[in-house]
Amino acid sequence: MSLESIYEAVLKGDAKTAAADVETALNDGVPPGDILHQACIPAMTEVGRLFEIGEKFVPEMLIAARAMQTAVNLLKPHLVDSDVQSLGKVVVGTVAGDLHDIGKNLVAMMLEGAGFEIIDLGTDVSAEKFVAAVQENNPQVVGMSALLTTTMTSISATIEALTEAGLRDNVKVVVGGAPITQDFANKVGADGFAPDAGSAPRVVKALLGAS
Ligand code: B12
Repeated sequence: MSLESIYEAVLKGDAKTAAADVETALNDGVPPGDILHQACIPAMTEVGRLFEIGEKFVPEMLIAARAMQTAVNLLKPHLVDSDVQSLGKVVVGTVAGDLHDIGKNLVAMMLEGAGFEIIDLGTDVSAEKFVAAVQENNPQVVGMSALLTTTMTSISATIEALTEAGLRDNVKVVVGGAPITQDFANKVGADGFAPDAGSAPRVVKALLGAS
């Protein structure tokens, strides 16, 4: 089974074919990381490009996202080693006003694979909910995802809320998402930024002084 056919299936939003082709590729010994990085993620990037130029619309983005999630769910057991020792807790969520969760889910998966315990708050997470989750779970790290330029401000609002609640010094804040840059992370006072799920574990470990 070729990576090309998985790419096409995710691009078209054909979850059934995507699932079947991922299964076949795994059985054929194709590395799960290759399936993710060479087929699934490029397909979503292409969906975004086609949306931008008006050749795809929201419903098509949504079905492509579902096909992507189906593929990722099949890859997850192969990418995450459940036997690793816990390096600490990370609370993750997509910020208020934002419903995009594919990138956040991938980051959570990679962190889990690296040995972190994940508390996933889902999407459209208010500043209050982040604060409550930190109070409740005492994580070492909070990871926030924003995919819209309009919801980037929710990151700064959440960081401010953590500060007001007296929790900012207890946690490291890591941010990411397509419109987020290192520059933005510095401006809003985040501790770290990672451009993709592959580099997220390294960034988080460095912040905690773990290797
Ligand atoms: C799929 C998708 C959707 C799906 C989301 C489904 C889902 N369950 O997530 C649906 C259809 C719901 C959707 C809706 C909308 N979308 Co949309 N969407 C996309 C699309 C095509 C792909 C996003 C994606 O999953 N990428 C793949 C993942 C793997 O990449 P990623 O998210 O960037 O994540 C990686 C990194 O950023 C990083 N990362 C991400 N989060 C975090 C967090 C941490 C802590 C760290 C360290 C790293 C990190 O690691 C990830 C993995 O490598 C993008 C286009 C694009 N190229 O980004 C548009 C895009 C983000 N959407 C866009 C828009 C406009 C919308 C809508 C407003 C459309 C509308 N008119 O209704 C709505 C908004 C809904 C809302 N309130 O959130 C625009 C945003 C424009 C802007 N500048 O703000 C984009 C860029 C499309 C475009 N080119 O115009 N969308």
